[in-house]
Amino acid sequence: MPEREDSCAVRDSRQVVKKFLARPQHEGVGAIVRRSIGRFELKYFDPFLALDEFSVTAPAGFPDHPHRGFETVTYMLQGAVLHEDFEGHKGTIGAGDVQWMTAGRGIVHSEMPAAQGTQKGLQLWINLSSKHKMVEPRYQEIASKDIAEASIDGVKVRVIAGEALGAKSPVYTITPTMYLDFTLKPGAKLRQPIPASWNAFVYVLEGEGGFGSATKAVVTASAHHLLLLSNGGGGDGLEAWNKSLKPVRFVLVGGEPLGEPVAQLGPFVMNTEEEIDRTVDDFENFVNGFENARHWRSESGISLGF
Ligand code: FJE
Ligand code: FE
Repeated sequence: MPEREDSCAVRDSRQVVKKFLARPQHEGVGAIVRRSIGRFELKYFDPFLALDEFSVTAPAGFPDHPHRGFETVTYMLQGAVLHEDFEGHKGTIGAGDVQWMTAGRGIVHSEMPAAQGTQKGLQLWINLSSKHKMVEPRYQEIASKDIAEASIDGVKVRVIAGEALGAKSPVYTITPTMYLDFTLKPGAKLRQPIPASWNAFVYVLEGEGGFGSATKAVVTASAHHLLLLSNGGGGDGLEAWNKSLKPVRFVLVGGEPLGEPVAQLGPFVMNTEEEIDRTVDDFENFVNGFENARHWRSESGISLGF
């Protein structure tokens, strides 16, 4: 039995059920990504389709390519990315900024380095339910200075989506999602609630942390490791701590599973193969949301070949 319950306490923590090291691989044109979710051993972690820790240095990048049926969340860690889309939406995503892009029925865009040196960040792909796959495309952009932050007892959080330590994000998530960037000083400990039934994972960015239940199995993880958290075992949140001598930084991401079939062809994610065939037709014929793709080219002027 828990000793006491206060509103934001975690009674029994979720366990780490799987740990992966995300190794570097080539993506886009000359870019390197460490893909954790989305690689063949972990094709889908409902509702998450992909998590890439990317690293791009000009002239490498992600030139003109389409998306349909999901959202991409780009969170910059270092440097900047120039984003241009086929409706003339254009801007720079700088260090600490978030671009929450609902591709919905269709976006064609390019994502290219916008600064000297190496640009680094995380890109998360969140699936949309069948009801929302064909919504109008939409952007939610939050500059670094506007991201809600809180610090308590050696724990700092930047709230990309959802809420933590009393700080709340303005982002509207179509698929209910939480996305928290935590930094724990040496000696700090964290208990973060996660809604029951949501799938959740941790991805470590820097340093080394302990995750799971202090009384049960403890998993230690360092940079570039993905930890899948248990779901359905009664645990109601994450317990994490830093027993090292340096800060540990990680993101905690959770989402409500959709429980729907997934049919994917690269950047197109639908429910059935028939819908994928229709999407390829729409893209090739510049219809049903891809009208502007007929004449549009980004300034980089090359295409990924979709
Ligand atoms: C894509 C190949 C790609 N991860 N991380 C195929 F490279 C891409 C793509 C990205 C991407 C872009 C950024 Cl800024 C960060 C990424 C893959 O653009 F979408 C498909 N389908
Ligand atoms: Fe893209």
